[in-house]
Amino acid sequence: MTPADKKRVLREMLFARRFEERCYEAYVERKIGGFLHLYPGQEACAFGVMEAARPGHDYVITGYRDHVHAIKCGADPKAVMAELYGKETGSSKGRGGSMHIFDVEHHFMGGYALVGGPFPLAAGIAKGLKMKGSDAISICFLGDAANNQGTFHESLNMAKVWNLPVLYVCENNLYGIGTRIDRSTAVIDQYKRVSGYDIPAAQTDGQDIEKVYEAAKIAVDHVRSGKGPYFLELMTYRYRGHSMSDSNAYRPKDEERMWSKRDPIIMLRDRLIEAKQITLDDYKAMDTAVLEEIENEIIKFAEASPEPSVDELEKYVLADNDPYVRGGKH
Ligand SMILES: Cc1ncc(C[n+]2csc(CCOP(=O)(O)OP(=O)(O)O)c2C)c(N)n1
Ligand SMILES: [Mg+2]
Repeated sequence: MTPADKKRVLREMLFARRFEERCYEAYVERKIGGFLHLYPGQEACAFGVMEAARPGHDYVITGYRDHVHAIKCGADPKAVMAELYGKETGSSKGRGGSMHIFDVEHHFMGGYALVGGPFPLAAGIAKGLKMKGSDAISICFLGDAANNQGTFHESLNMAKVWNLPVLYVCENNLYGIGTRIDRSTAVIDQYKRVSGYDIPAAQTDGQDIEKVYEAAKIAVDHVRSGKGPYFLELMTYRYRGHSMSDSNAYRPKDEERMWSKRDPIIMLRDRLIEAKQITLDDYKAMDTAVLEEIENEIIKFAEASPEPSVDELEKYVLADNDPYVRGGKH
């Protein structure tokens, strides 16, 4: 990454952080309902990998902690916020909510609530890309606990058998909801688990964007050059509870403190200051501009947008066309 890239990414990560923090506030104000899973702490994972890939060209899929991945693909943050607000202008017309952001135009393929659901979908996307002869790749971001689903093993197996252009990125934040990884998972280092499928794999520090970028570059080049799947594990930490309904009482405070000292944004900021690429005042001005953009453009847009019309509430409900459901034939 060039110094200009690093400055741009610093702003993008800061924007992602402030966007998520503002979602938290809007949820507390009851402007956002339903489930809400936030990303602060993990930013270098999505940004480091996608800087090494081609956002908007490559296909990206993830779980329910999905706002930031969608935005980095090119989704309009206003449409993402409006989706969280349940508004008609949302990326899924307000019908999906936080866990179901989708943006076909920018190749962001969702946003899924089912843990492990995206593994086979990512392989399917990769199969389609291969059949079309596309040079785009499929990138699947998921958490550590998702790897205990059968879909993980089934998908890795077929991805290898079919030599698919798919990059699996494990954001290992050490927890699946309130359960620490060593209480649920026999192998702590997730990259070791894929050796059973003869897929190349690596593990790196998910808090250091430059390390993520370097590791992701190797991974992306491998996949794009037709050598088949790759698995990249990023060691990271989420700052808040699993979702808004999680009081986050189960993690040792010294563990939280330790990870907060390795904040991905602060680490990049301090490096740029040390290299005299920016000053602390530049950073503060950047932060002010980001906060203003979120408030004046994004929140304003979401608040001013209309609710979906009651007449159209069933428009995208597929069961509407099922006579057994509609006609009461059961
Ligand atoms: C099939 C399925 N089983 C269980 C759940 C409940 N659930 C939601 S999130 C979660 C933990 C996932 O943790 P991880 O994959 O590590 O992702 P993280 O939340 O840490 O990013 C579980 C068990 C679910 N949504 N789907
Ligand atoms: Mg996890």
